Amino acid sequence: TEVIPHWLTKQADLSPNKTAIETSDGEELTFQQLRDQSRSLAKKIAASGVREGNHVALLAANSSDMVAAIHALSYLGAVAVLLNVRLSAAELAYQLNDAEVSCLLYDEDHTELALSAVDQADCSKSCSFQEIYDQTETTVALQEELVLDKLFTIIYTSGTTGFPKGVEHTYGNHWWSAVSSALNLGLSKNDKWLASLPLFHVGGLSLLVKSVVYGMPVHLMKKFDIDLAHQAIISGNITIVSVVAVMLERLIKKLDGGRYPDSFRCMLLGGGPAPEPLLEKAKVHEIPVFQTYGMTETSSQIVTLSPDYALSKLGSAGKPLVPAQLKIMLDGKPAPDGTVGEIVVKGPMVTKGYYKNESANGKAFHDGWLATGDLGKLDEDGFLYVMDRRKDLIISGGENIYPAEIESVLAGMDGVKEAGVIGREDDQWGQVPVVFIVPSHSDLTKEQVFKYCRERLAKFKVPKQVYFIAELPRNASNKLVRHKLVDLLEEAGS
Ligand code: S0N
Ligand code: AMP
Ligand code: MG
Ligand code: MG
Ligand code: MG
Repeated sequence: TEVIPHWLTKQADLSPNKTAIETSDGEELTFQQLRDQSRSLAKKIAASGVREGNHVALLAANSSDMVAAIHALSYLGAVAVLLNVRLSAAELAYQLNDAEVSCLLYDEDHTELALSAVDQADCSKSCSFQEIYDQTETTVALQEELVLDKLFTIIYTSGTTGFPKGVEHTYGNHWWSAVSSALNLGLSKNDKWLASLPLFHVGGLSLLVKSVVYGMPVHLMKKFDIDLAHQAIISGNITIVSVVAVMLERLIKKLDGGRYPDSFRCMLLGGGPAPEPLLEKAKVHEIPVFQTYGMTETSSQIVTLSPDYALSKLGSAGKPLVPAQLKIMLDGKPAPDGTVGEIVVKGPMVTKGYYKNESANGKAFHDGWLATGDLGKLDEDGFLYVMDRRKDLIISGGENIYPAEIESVLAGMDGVKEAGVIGREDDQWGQVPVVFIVPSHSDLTKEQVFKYCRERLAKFKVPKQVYFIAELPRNASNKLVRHKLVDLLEEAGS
């Protein structure tokens, strides 16, 4: 099995005084400083009992401490389970249990959520970043090398069944992702990537790996702030930004007819559909948008439209990256060009599987190919057009929601006989969930439904509208027919 020197140790040796991380609060760390802080933190985390192979969850907003914690876990050979701070305590507890997490590390802003999640989970140990920094370094052997087929991170992704699945990423998956991206976008000595995506999703996390593999500074934002992001692109020597559609929408509004500096070379747009009107607006503002297709399972980009084709193939997600392959499958056979089928991918950045989930793995993987569930077609030149997302998946502002997650929660509510959820187009978020409910008694109010959901689900999953209905549309085999709910929604004149 292949082995490389630890990527941060290596970069600290190659470019010790180069900036690794700068934050929007004006903090700055060189590669040498980041290495030292991460190694010190590793020895302090070890003082809390964490050892090689342990699964350690992180619940934190973007910060240099979060970056150091992620690298620290790699120095310990521990697995980082990255948790979405927008989830409810119950949703987090599920992930803590499923990933067999032995210790949860959290930043001060998420203390209450972290303690509540651990309280509901089997995991009994949790430490705030401050508690870790207050520890005394313990003597422990740190990893000098990274074994490419060893597990580094687990990130959960929503599943059709309502239960999220833990996507495993090895060091090799992350390494090949970073290398493939550079082969596609190119690498320039003065590159600086703006990281305003959260680090707990793979699009954000991938920037930390790129930083240490390329020797490239990352400008890290605590969260996406439109004024700070705009300012950073206008005058912060930023050359590349990763965004989801809602972020680009806000940036263009802020740009207001203006132009970004010539040195700004790439607006990497992913995480969901890229609406044509948005791409047209970006074109008018001469923003170099690179549409990309990827997912948690592919460790970020796997198909990207190169700038040479940005205009002639507007709307396409491009071609698979150098080490990646793609086919469109229909009825078990490759579909002819122009025909819509399932997007199936293969490459060294693709996950080896979902953590301890044989049934999901059996469905998704065939002969080393990953069936994405997304629908797409190839044009005669081999460019991918993503036509529709995975079955029933709702993407709101880059966050994924499956109807079953909401339906199963509501099934437990007194007064709800059954519930059916669909996505509704939304100007701000792209899509938002709405719910049709068959009440079991006439006293049930919409406000009670909203409240019940708010207490149990991430806010972005709380349905934006509740419709009471006499019965849900079902087919002969008693399965919910979601597209009939879509028709009902149109009739309701939403
Ligand atoms: C879009 C974001 C920034 C919006 O959050 P914002 O404005 O900071 O909201 P808050 O101030 O926190 O809250 C205000 C109210 O808005 C609600 N809210 C927040 N987010 C959402 C949402 N997504 N949908 C619906 N509502 C939302 C809050 O609840 C709050 O409500 P009230 O007022 O009622 O309290 C934020 O959502 C965000 O960061 N989104 C992006 C998440 C992300 O990273 N998605 C990508 C995940 N996928 C991947 O990582 C794989 C693809 C990939 O790798 C990639 C992706 C993009 C670009 C490149 C790549 C690549 O391949 O490299
Ligand atoms: P996640 O794992 O949360 O990043 O979700 C990835 C999903 O977002 C994919 O499976 C697609 O359904 C959708 N997606 C990603 N990129 C694109 C794109 N360029 N166009 C349309 N949908 C996309
Ligand atoms: Mg517990
Ligand atoms: Mg997801
Ligand atoms: Mg998404």
